Amino acid sequence: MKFLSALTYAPFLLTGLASVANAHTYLRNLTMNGVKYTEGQCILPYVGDRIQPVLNPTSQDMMCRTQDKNLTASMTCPIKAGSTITVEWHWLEDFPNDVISFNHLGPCIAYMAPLESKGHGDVWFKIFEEGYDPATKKWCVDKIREKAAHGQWNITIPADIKPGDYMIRTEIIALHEAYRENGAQYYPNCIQARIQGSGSATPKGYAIPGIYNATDAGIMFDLKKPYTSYPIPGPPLYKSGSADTNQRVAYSSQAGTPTPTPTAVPYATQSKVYAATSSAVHRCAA
Ligand SMILES: [Cu+2]
Repeated sequence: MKFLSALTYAPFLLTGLASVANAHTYLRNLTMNGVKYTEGQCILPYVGDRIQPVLNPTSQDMMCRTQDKNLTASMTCPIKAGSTITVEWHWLEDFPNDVISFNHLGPCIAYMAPLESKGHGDVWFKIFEEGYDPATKKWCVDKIREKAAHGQWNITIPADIKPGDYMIRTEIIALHEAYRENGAQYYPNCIQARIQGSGSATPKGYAIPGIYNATDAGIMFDLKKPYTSYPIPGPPLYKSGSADTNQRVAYSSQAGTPTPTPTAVPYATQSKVYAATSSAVHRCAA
């Protein structure tokens, strides 16, 4: 009994420790059409120590943080264009206080690309961005760390995009070491989604890596100097209905075979403790 209760409390203890030294983060859960998904379903599988940030903006790992491996999720999850998905970030477990270290301030950003591109080429268009709000003095990361948010933020899929299979790349950038070149930490993770609808827009895309440069104003940013605004890095935000005809990607027919509607995963089966196993663990001062 004693052993069992120690196990029960272990994640809390780990949470406490990690918030001191190493509280990075990853996309842990995803809710689309009211169904909750987790790793390996519609979220691209992770390799090794899933919470480690990408530190080099020219790395292939900038795409989906899969350590350059050509991975696919086992499901492509259905969602209607114009509706909203909820992504949920944690460094370890599903607890509300277990999201990301308080000092990892920065923006939340999301991109999409046609799945058939596998993310290669000028294919990524930005669909969401939230940086720093001078009125509330809160960063996107502050908001998702709030207890009620539970690590979650919402992303609306543009209503007018052409239906088909896409990758959705969600990302948090932590700026606590970004006062120096290559100090920003990138936390991208990708989702496979089947967008349903009747739109026809094929927004202009950009290459990843390539969207950020080490010296961009929103990438090299000193949190210790006074600031009243923050320039969100990357290409312009695509808004549904904007006249963006500058298509670069060849979108072929993406009809394919429909993925069966997956069923929700019981919460209990998602409760796993992931140990940090990487030999090259990046540690952040808290
Ligand atoms: Cu970190």
